[in-house]
Parts: sequence; C-alpha cells; structure tokens
Amino acid sequence: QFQKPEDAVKYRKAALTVMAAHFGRLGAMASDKAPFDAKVAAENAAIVETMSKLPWAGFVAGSEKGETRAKPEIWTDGAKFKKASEDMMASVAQLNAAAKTGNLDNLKKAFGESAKTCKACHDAFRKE
Ligand code: ASC
Repeated sequence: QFQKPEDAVKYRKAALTVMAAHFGRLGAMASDKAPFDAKVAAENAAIVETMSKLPWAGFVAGSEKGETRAKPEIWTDGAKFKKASEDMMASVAQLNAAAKTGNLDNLKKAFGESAKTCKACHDAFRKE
C-alpha cells in the first residue's frame, strides 16, 4: 500500500489531522463555544467515524522512524495498540449515533467519552 515508510507516516498523520478537524467542530458545539446545529453535528460525526478507520493501516512495520511521535510500543505491544484503536473506533461510532439523535446532551456525553479514548491512546503510544 505504501512505497516508503515515510508515505505511511504521512498517510496516518493526514487521516488523524482530518479526523481532528471534524472532531474539533463537534467539540466546539459540545462545549457551547459554537451554536449547536444538529445537521452540522451529524455531518461532522459521520466524517469522524469514517476517518477513525483509516490511520491504522499507516502504522506499518519500519515506520517508527522519521517525522513521527509514534512510540515503539505500537509495534512491541501491538495487542494493546489494537485494543486502543478499537476502543476509539467504538466510541466514535457511538458519537456518530449520538449526533444523529439531534440532541445536544447526547452529543456532549458521547463527545466526552470519545475524547477519553483519543487521550488514552496518545498517553500510551504518542511521544510528547
Ligand atoms: C482533539 C484532538 C485530539 C483529541 C484529544 C482528546 O480534538 O485533536 O487529539 O481531541 O485532545 O483528549
């Protein structure tokens, strides 16, 4: 899928960057910094769920070097990393379901749970 390890690094970062942009728009609504618009929330949450599935293919063997904050534990503790990725994807699927209800309180709750799974993976597998 990738010609060079750098391409895999670029790919996973791009996927996470796009996901973060759309997650951030939900966060603004969830923290009352932006007006709640159910349609906009649903659009953004759908993108977040789709994007959540993509970064993992970029964590190929040999791509722990270069322009990356990925910790070696991603490769030495692959089962734990996989679990963290699955927790994130599951929470984000819930977030998308919550956004579809059109209810701000549901969005707030699901956003908070999703943010926890982002942070858990970063704390364990991302360098400062
Ligand atoms: C974001 C973003 C993250 C997560 C994380 C949640 O918006 O870019 O990496 O939320 O900060 O704790």
